[in-house]
Parts: sequence; structure tokens; C-alpha cells
Amino acid sequence: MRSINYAASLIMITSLMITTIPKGANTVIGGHPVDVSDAPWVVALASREIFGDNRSGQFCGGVVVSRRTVLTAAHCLSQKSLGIHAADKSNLRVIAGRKDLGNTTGAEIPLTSIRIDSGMGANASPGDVATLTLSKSLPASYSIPIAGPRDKAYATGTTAEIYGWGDVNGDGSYADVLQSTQVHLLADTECLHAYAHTKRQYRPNSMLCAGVRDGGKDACQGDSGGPLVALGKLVGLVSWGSGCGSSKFPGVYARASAAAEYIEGSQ
Ligand code: 4AZ
Repeated sequence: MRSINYAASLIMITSLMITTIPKGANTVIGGHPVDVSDAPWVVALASREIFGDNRSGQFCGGVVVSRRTVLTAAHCLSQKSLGIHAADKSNLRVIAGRKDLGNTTGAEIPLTSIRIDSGMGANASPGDVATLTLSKSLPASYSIPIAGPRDKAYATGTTAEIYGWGDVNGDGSYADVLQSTQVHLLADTECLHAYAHTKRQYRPNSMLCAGVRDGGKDACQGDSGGPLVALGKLVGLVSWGSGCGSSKFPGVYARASAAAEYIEGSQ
């Protein structure tokens, strides 16, 4: 009798562990909540019209690079991301100063323009980047500088932070509260090898490779367009990857320096 109870409780404990431990210690896979006051350049890209009021209509991230300019991932504005809807400045908002998407703090700012270079996809130069112009200026203190092409912030091994309201488990559980985690910038060869035989290839000129050796810390769906920050500067935007938090497949980011020249024209 006692041994049956023992076996039963072992089974119970084991199944509890299986259901309560997130896959690969995942969240922003492996992350923790952060205040927007500590990272005011992190913004949400949202559409209540397309995605409804839940989580303020957030569907991607973005980053403030000047008082009226926000960068996001070009693929966030694709038909695939927006369903039947075309990216139109009238149905998009940039949400600044809101940590918890369940409330209404901060501001929901309309756009005056959206710029995606034609033919620019995740595999093209200048990369998976789009520029949004805000209808209203943000405080200058919200902007983060972009690391230039020769900045030491791009050095392999540099610690970098990812920010976003995306999937925390790789199973469609999106965050309400802004998450952040630390990864390392990896050599281009790591992503060239990891993605050598996948559908999408890694392009060192326009992309940046980042992750942690054991996996478990990564960006995921819904974090796209959000910032990768090293030494206080923007080095990348969340772009793509195979799954989330895998030790075999690092995260791929749009290289911020590759987009910088293209961005200048729109400020
Ligand atoms: C996505 O679907 C996505 N693990 C973004 C980042 C990563 C994977 C997927 C990187 O937007």
C-alpha cells in the first residue's frame, strides 16, 4: 500500500514538474520583467484595428532612434504578419512608455509615414528593417544611439540585451509585461553553420548572430523588430531564427549598422 502511494506520488510529482517547468527554461525566452523607464527606447508596434484590444493590440517590437523615428523589422509589416491587412499608417500605432500592455499608461502614437524599401526582405541588404515616422515627437531622452559599423559593441562575445513582449515559452504565451534577457554576440560563422542547410540563410552583411551556448535565452515570435542592445547602443533588431531558445539555432538579428545609412534619409 505504502509503495503504491509512493509510486503514485512520484508520478504526480514528475508530471507536475513536466507541466510547470517551462521548455528549456524559456522566456523573451529566459527573461525577466523590466521597467520602460530603464529602457524608454523600447516600444510596441500595435494595431487595435487588426489585432483587437487585448494586450493593446501589440504584434511586434520597435526601437526609438530619434524623437520622431522608430525602427522595426520590415517583416512585421508584411501581409503574412498582418493577415489580410496591408501595412497602412492609419491602422498602426507605436506605444511608448507602457510596461504592461494591459493598461493605458504612456502614449499610443499615430504614424505619418512607413518606409520599407521595395524588395527588402530578411535576406536582402540593408536587411529586415523598416522606418516609422511618428506624428508626435518623443522626449529626446527616449532615443538610443545606433552603433556604427566599426563600433566595438559588435565584437564577438559582447553581452547584449534583448527586449520584447513576445512569446515567453515558444508556445504562443505572449507577455503582458516587457521582458528582457541577456545573450552574447556570436561569430558570424556560428549562424552561417547553423543555418547552412535551412530554408533561410544567414547574411553577415545585413544580419547579426546572438545567443547563449546552452540555449534557453532568446527572442521569439512577437519580439520581432525589438532592440538588441550592446554597450548602451543599438546593434540589432529581432528578425528570425529556427524556433526559440534552442542551443543549435541562435537568434538572427538585423544588423543595425547596415540599416543606419538608409535610416538617415528618413529622419
Ligand atoms: C519570429 O517568428 C521569431 N528565436 C523571432 C525571433 C526568433 C524566432 C522567431 C529567434 O518573429
